[in-house]
Amino acid sequence: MAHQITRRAVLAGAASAASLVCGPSQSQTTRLTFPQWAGAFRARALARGISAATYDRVMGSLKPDTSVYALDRAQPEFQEAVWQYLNRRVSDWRITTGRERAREYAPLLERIEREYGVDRHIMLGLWGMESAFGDVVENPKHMRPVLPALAALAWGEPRRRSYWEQELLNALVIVGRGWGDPNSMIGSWAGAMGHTQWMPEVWLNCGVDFNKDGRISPFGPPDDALAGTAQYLLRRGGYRRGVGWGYEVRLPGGASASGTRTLAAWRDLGVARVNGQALPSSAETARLWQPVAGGPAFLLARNFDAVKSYNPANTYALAIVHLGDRIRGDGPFVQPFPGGERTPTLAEVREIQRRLTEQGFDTGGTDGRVGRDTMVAVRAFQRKVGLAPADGYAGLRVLARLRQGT
Ligand SMILES: [Ca+2]
Repeated sequence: MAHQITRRAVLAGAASAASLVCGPSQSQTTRLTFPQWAGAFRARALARGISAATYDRVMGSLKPDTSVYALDRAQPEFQEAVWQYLNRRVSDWRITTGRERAREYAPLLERIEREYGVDRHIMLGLWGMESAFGDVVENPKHMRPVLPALAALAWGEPRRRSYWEQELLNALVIVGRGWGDPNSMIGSWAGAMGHTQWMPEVWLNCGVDFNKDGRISPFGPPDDALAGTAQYLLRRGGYRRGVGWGYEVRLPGGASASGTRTLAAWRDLGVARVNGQALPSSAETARLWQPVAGGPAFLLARNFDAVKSYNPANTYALAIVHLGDRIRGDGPFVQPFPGGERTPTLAEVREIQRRLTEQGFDTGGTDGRVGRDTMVAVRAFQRKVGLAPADGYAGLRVLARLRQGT
């Protein structure tokens, strides 16, 4: 998830930097101390409508979180194949927990679905992917206060400076509106926070006070975040009520069709759903996508692109919609990925973690959820026993080797 947050921030930042190519040099480095800089930046905040009292209360005693510079420049630590990416995100833990949340929040999800027309399973998929259903809010192991992070980036990170400045101002607006207080506003190193891991700008522009308590809350009960998710998909993604994201399909023998056609045209070409059902004879357009040759193929319709408005990567959007489908009760993809493994069960992941821990590779717990600690432990084990590639993937091959003993 941290990787996703990072990428979204980077992409958003890249867009904002690109729009400023004729502006001040992006490479200028600050010569000001943080208090000097904060004093100079105050006028910008006041011009944005942030009160002097709010600015001084937050920035007067703030210590910039300079550890974020290294995180802004860090490269992804693990390279994942598409099947590994999907297995790790559409995990047994996320499917099981998502089904529990679907029951627990059924009345809320139903009200949002009725008002916005967004399929609750898409909302659950996003909630699960972005914050593990709010777990990062309740159990903020990898979260940090966002104001010191954004202040450090706005002050001292020459890359995408104007982006960080805007997001710091947005975060201060949020404080000024009383939606959060500086100490409880925690998030990613880039300032993405709450159930949806949104940047402050998104909370300001797409947030919804769905529980009508007078403020839009990134934290606490998920009402505002889930309704905001629906509003985001409608406004920024062009989500269309009542249609699906697409289908896993089977291509007719030897077909090399590609491109975008209506579902009816795809049907006429002999493309069918993997469950044997025919495609609807619909004028809705869809494009064919096969992530890996020989693996599953998909027809992607408009609401797939709505999800991509959240993060413009096909594999990300596929993980969201597939997690939603799995939470609904659908099975895994029918066509396996070449060289792939099935998703390990929750019990199998916990066994991997338990066995690694017993052998001295610290997984940071045995909760059945694979985060960075587990991946580092798996990679160290793979290197020790010569299991190649040492990719950190906690899957069935690693489990089989662990069961052999050392
Ligand atoms: Ca609210």
